[in-house]
Order: sequence, then structure tokens, then C-alpha cells
Amino acid sequence: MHLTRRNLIAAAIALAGTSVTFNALAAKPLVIGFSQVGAESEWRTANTVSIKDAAKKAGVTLKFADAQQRQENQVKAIRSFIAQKVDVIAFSPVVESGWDTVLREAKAAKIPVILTDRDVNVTDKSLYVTLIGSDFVEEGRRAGRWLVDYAKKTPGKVLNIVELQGTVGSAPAIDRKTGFEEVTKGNAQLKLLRTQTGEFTRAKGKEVMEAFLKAHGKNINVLYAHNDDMAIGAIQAIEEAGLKPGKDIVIVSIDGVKGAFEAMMLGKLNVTVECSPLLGPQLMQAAQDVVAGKPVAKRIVTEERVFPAEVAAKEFPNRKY
Ligand code: GZL
Repeated sequence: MHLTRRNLIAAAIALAGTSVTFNALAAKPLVIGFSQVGAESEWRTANTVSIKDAAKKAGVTLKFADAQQRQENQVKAIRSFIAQKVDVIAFSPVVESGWDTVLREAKAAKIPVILTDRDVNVTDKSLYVTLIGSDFVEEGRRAGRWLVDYAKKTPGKVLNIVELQGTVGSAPAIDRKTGFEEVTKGNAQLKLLRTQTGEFTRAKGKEVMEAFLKAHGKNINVLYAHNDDMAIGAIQAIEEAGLKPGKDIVIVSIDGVKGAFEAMMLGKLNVTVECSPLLGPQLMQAAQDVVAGKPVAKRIVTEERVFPAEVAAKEFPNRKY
């Protein structure tokens, strides 16, 4: 049972014997402080909408802070939530490391912390209650498996790959690289030419792809992008170089945002591995359970699929983000 502010007040009232009932307390909306990474991609925008909509539906008071992809802004926001004595702190950590101190401050203030989307690298796992989000290593494996199968269509042909990584030090960038390499390493047909971060944004993805094309041009056969936004930026660079994305350069991406389905329907993207941003309802449920003293699983994994271009037109009308 978490000794939260709500529980302590209830105990004080019971002791004081006043007429205020717990119901009056129970009616007080839950207050969640949420620190978001930023607004760097279609995925992130959809994630923010999901969290805000779910808070409204659940009658939760949401204090929302956009960190503009800077860890120091997230630390500041978490400290502000502690000072405001919110009931629960939730956040999507922009990078894995550097959280021990501020999470120890939240623990000392007896405010439970929930991670959404991305993991943290802390020695003391009691610093957070649960992580709600995707298995990024499996997403990398799924991207790799699609490419291994694709390569089998041209036995013996070497495919030169360039990779656009996500934000340096972030869980999705680290894990998607790990999963992809786990499946593709040792495959004689698959050769990694270049790998560099595109910071999960369209603009940086385009800029880095331009540099890859300048260095390797027509020798590039495959682009592996850690998210659809960088893939969409790269598609612009490929077209401006006079090449056909999806044909001259096969593109494997991750997220499954609407922009990726539109590119697949135009024949410019070959496959996207789904990574659901719709974490809002699960976050609200977990926060309410934590405050009620109910058990919450340490890891809540979202279910996801792989969408090759062949199914894009059929699936597009069903997409929620
Ligand atoms: C993944 C999420 C990543 C997305 C990107 O869960 O953290 O961050 O793949 C987003 O689009 O910027």
C-alpha cells in the first residue's frame, strides 16, 4: 500500500473522527505529472494525443510538460511535479541513463513513477513501478527478418545497407539496432555500409540520407530506418538524387504511422514494423491501480504487427494513428 497523500489524509480524518467521508476524498481527481520527450515525430504526436485523451476520459488531472528532446528539461519537470506533490509521476525517458538521482528524489517524496514508451538504465529497479511500451529488440528482429526474407528472392546478391538510427542513447535506438543485428549478422548477402543517427526526425533523416547518397549513391540497396519519420525524410533525399525509393533503394522502417502507409501505397516504402503509441489508457489504468495499492506488473508490453506494402491499402482505413 502506497503511503500517499490521499491515504495519509484519510487516516488523519478517521483519527479526527470528522464527518468527511472517504467518498469526498475519493472524488478528488487523481493528479498525474507527465514529462513527454518532445514532438519530434508523428509517433510522438499520436502518443501525446493518446495520453491527453485517456486522462480526460478517466477524469485525471494531467500536468503535461514537453521536454523538446532535452533530458535536463525532463529532470526539471519531474522536480516540479515532486514540489507540486502530484499523486503519480509518469514520463517517457528521452535517453536511458542519468535518472538515478531524480528518481531517488521522487521515491523519497513517496510519489510512484511510471515509465511509458522508453526504459531507463538504473541499478535500483524499485525507482519505478512499471514500464508500459513496446519490445524494441523484437521490433528490430522483425525488421531484420523481413529483410532476410527479401534477400532470399535474389540468392547470392549482396545488398548494401545504410541505417538511420534513432536518438543516440535512447532505448528504441539501442534496442532496434540490437534486434536487427541479431537477425542479420552472419548473413553473407547483407552488408552494413553506413550507420548514423537521424534523431528520429524527418529533417535530420533527410540530411543524413543526402550524405549517405553523396558517399555511396547507386551502391546503396537498402535503408533501415529506426522510425517512419526518418524514412519519410530519406525518401525525399532519394527522389532528389534521381533514384526511386522502394525500388532502387528498398526501405524498412518502424512505427506504422499513417505517413508510412501513405508512402507504401505510393510504392516508396516496403515495410513498416508497428510500434503502438496508443499507451494512454494503459497509463491511466496503471496510475489508478498504483494509487489504490493494487499490484501492477513490472513490464506491460504492447501487442504489435508487421505491415508490408502489399497490405497497406487494405489496412490504412483501420489505422488509429
Ligand atoms: C518508440 C518511440 C520512438 C518512435 C519515434 O516507442 O520512443 O520515439 O519510434 C519517436 O518515432 O520519436
